[in-house]
Amino acid sequence: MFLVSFFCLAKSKIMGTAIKDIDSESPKINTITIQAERFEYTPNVVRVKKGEKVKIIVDSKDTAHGIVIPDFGVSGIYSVEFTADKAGTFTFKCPTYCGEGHNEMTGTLIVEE
Ligand SMILES: [Cu+2]
Repeated sequence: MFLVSFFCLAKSKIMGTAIKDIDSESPKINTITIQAERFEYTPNVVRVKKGEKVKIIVDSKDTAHGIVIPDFGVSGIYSVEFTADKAGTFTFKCPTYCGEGHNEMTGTLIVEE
């Protein structure tokens, strides 16, 4: 009897831990959508808080654009996901050659303390 109840207790403890782990591994994601068209982003300034998990979705209006944020090591055509683990002002740009103004197609990511 003692053994059975001990086993049940241990099992419920393990299950409790498992549920907690799933919760802590999926914090809220701050999802931001920006529009992209030759040769600008709207908005071209994105503000997030340090420590946040961020997803930036790129809604391309004319041709394929995308977003690359070298300081956070992410690049994508449709979206990027990263943790804003450092405060500061960073540049993001278009990773896909989209015409003459491609090199000027940039935006600013501000991570606030
Ligand atoms: Cu481009």
